[in-house]
Amino acid sequence: MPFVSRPRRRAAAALMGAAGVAVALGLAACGVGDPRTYPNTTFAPHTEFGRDIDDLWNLLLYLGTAVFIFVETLLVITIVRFRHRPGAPRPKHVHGNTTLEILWTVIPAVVLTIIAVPTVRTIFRTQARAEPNALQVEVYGHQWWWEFRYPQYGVTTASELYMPTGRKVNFALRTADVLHSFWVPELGGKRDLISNHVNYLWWTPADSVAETAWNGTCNEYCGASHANMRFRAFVVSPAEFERWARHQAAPAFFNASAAAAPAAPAAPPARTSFGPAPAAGPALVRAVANVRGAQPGKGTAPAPGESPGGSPGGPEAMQVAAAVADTGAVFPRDRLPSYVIPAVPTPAQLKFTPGLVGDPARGQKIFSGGLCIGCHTIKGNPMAAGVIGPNLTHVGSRYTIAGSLYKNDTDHLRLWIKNARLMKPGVTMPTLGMGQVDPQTGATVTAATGGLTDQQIADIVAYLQALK
Ligand code: HEC
Ligand SMILES: [Cu+2]
Repeated sequence: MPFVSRPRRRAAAALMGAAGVAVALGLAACGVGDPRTYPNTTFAPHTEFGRDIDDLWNLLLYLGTAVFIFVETLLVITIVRFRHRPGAPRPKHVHGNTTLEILWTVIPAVVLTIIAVPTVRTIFRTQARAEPNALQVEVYGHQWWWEFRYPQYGVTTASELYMPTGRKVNFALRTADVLHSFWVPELGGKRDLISNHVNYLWWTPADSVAETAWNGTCNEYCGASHANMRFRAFVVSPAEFERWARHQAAPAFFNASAAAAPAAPAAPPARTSFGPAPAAGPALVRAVANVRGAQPGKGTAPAPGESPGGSPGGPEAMQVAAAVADTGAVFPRDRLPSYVIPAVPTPAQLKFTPGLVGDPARGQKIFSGGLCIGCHTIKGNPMAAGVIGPNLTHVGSRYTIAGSLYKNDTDHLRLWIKNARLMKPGVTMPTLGMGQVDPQTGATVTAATGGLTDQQIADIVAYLQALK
């Protein structure tokens, strides 16, 4: 029978096939270092933290491959040599083989030691707290956005993390609500944000990655918009970082003359300790009262010549930050890799009146007398000191909003304020557009609940965009 007469050749063919697949996989994996092809890979680490883990992974991979080949070869040989043949006698029973038993105890013990020693060393090294002179970044996870504070610089920002090359960054990870997990695949992580507990994580962006941006994500399921809880990590030169931090620490105003105020680093924010976010209730009641008392500029036509930032948003990426990008205070716009530019479509049913031009002065009044200040802080606007939502001080200098889910441009800002809950399921920010249905409550927004007309929203957006 040809089947039994050629087992060796068949076994050899099977082995060759397996080897071929392994080589193909290996070759396919060669592209992992190219961020354009695999921007979220963990196999091209750019920090010592990432490299430590990568080295460990490689060691395990090589050892595992050697063990696999050894074991599988023995297995195949055994199957072929000792297979059942017609008329063959029963195999004889064997009991005990001291040499073999010692061997198969000692070899795994040696292999496990080779794995354990560097593993434990890496765990201790990467768990240790960074030295105090490292750049300190306090990371707060919120459902569903990231807050970053730089206590040494007095900066509080959201969704966009800036780091200088060559300086160790020490992250203190906390959560405002449920568990989250902090991860920038190209740099390091993941480490969990745990309630009532501070976790630490540090890394040093390598000099070779100057002026690069990466994607960051939440990796611990945290509710409805977990998948929409993203951020951007910008690595810049130390000089650029200092410029960015000085700029972010300064208060922001909407008009050019006021914006000439000193740009020196301001004192650290008053709220240095972080408690649970205050309940939305009382702040909102107060804000609603304010909005009733002072609802200015309803739908009035824009004053001539006043349209900063209020032009309809074009399709180009990240237009909002153009002005500030040109000052060198944020990551250069033309160097943004395409993979950090959000491409999430907006809900089809959410529309905005075309052709409206926003007035930032009017927008500031509406913002300062409306619900917004119950949840948002703007350093430079004493009315706005809420801490439930992202700090909007320099929102005009950010490339993305809403946990980096959307581009920060006129269109997206307008739709966001009109119906944030339709733009991103589950968010705390209420649906605010007049006549809009709040997808969480099913209620229709009216003037009595602080509803905003499209013109008012356009005004607010013009104001926010002026906050570079
Ligand atoms: C009940 C609290 C609350 C109120 C009131 C509120 N917001 Fe928000 N806002 C939030 C939260 C929370 C987020 C973040 C949501 C997310 O991304 O998951 C947010 C996000 C935003 C963002 C995106 C900022 C960024 O960097 O991601 C803007 C802009 C914004 N709000 C503007 C406004 C304006 C304007 C008003 C008033 C008309 C307002 N908000 C009222 C809670 C609130
Ligand atoms: Cu999360």
